Amino acid sequence: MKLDQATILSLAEHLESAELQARDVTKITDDHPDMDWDDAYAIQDEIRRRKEARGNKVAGLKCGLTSFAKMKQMGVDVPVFGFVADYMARPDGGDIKHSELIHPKVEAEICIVTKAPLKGPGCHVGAVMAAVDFVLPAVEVIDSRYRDFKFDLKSVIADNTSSSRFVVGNTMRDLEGLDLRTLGVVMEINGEIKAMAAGAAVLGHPLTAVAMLANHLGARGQEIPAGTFIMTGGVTEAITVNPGDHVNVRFQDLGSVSMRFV
Ligand code: OOG
Ligand code: MG
Repeated sequence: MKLDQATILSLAEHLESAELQARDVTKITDDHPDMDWDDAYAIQDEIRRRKEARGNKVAGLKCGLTSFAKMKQMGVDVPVFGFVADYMARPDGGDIKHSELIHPKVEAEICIVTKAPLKGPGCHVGAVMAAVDFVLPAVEVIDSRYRDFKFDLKSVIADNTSSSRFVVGNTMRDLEGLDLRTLGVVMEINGEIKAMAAGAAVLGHPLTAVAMLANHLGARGQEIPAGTFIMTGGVTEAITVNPGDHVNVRFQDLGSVSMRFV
């Protein structure tokens, strides 16, 4: 750790206030170029603590920057991990208020719920397969608090990996009988196809992202509990949305997820 506790607390307050007030800020590494990975996750943990102290619940864990399309779009090369909170959830087919956000983008994600704990180090895709209760689709709305969505990895980790809203689909499927690598995803905005991909876009297999998450947490003495909702990361690049836009994502075998930005 390079930052002292007071700086971690004040950066968490700074970034969380930017989220809650829908204001953009400059990336924190501009002022703290020496901060390290532990500092970045400590700031995210403090944001989580602030939300829980206010009565919000963690609704799930997320992997980010897990597809080549996303890494290329954001100019980075390693995945990041964060969380989504209960107040960020919106129903399938519902409205999302654009004015509550800074510059939202949507991305399509293959998600799971676990039925057994997962603990690294040494967690691999087979262990994850054994722990999957069911698979379901989601659309994540990311909204980096950083000006023009420009950041580096430490800044985005501290900013809870741009989490802001998410919409989970209503189709659940057993993992058995699904090939998550060839599962196709088509993203439409106002009826026009904007992006498409298959599950293998996420690290060759989306459950690899979950194994990485378990190993990441294991290195910090934590595990993924049974019953955890996990988002494996956008399969395509994220697409900017504007007020009035209708988003519909078709997932092969998993139904569609839709929302309107108002
Ligand atoms: C970081 C969050 C990335 C994903 O699925 O790749 C993410 C960002 O791109 O702002 O959630
Ligand atoms: Mg995401």
